Amino acid sequence: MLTVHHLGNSQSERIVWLCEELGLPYELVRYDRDATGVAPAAYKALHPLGTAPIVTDGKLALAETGAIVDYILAKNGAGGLALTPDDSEFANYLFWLHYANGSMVPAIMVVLMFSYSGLTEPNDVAKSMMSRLDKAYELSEKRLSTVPYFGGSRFTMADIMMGYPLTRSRTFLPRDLSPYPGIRAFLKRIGDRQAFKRAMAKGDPDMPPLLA
Ligand SMILES: N[C@@H](CCC(=O)N[C@@H](CS)C(=O)NCC(=O)O)C(=O)O
Repeated sequence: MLTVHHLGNSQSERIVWLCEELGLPYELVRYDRDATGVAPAAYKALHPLGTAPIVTDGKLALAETGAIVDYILAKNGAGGLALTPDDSEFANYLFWLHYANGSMVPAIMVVLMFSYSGLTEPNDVAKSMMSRLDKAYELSEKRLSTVPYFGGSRFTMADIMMGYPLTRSRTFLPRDLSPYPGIRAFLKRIGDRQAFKRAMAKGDPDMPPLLA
């Protein structure tokens, strides 16, 4: 059986959410961050990469969000969460599916590191990443002001991927969502999903996701 190793308050919540959306049988093992805020030694021992998410399946230990998502969808069927090439929104679906961890989360990480650095004046790299992050919110808002989901008219894996940077990551890097009504409506939509509610309650029962 698949085991999802969830590090509290981290992007591994997406894998819990995915399993709940697909109705998969899975075991959830939860780990708290250590006193310094990173994954504890027991988590790091699971896989050479040592970052969340990690899943195990028999003798397999797999890390890296995109690989885990592809693995689960390929092994279990996508259950309607993946668009196919014949869908008019296929390219948009792929864009948002990969944009989340390809561009938005890395920009969040760099801006977060700058905020921890104690420097008051951002250097050019920090400035560039801040503007990338502004653009991520602007692009998301533009998309969600025309369609209810990142993949268009229906909920897909792209929404699970974009969910983390728009919700949980804001516990680390707060963002005022008042200029983004489309994003706020999207967060309400995903927050109403039973699978999302179950995943968040199991993954981080003491830390509800930021949906507003
Ligand atoms: N690209 C990796 C990034 C993984 C990552 O940085 N995870 C964070 C949690 S959001 C983590 O493990 N932090 C704790 C640590 O580095 O010890 C993925 O998507 O799996």
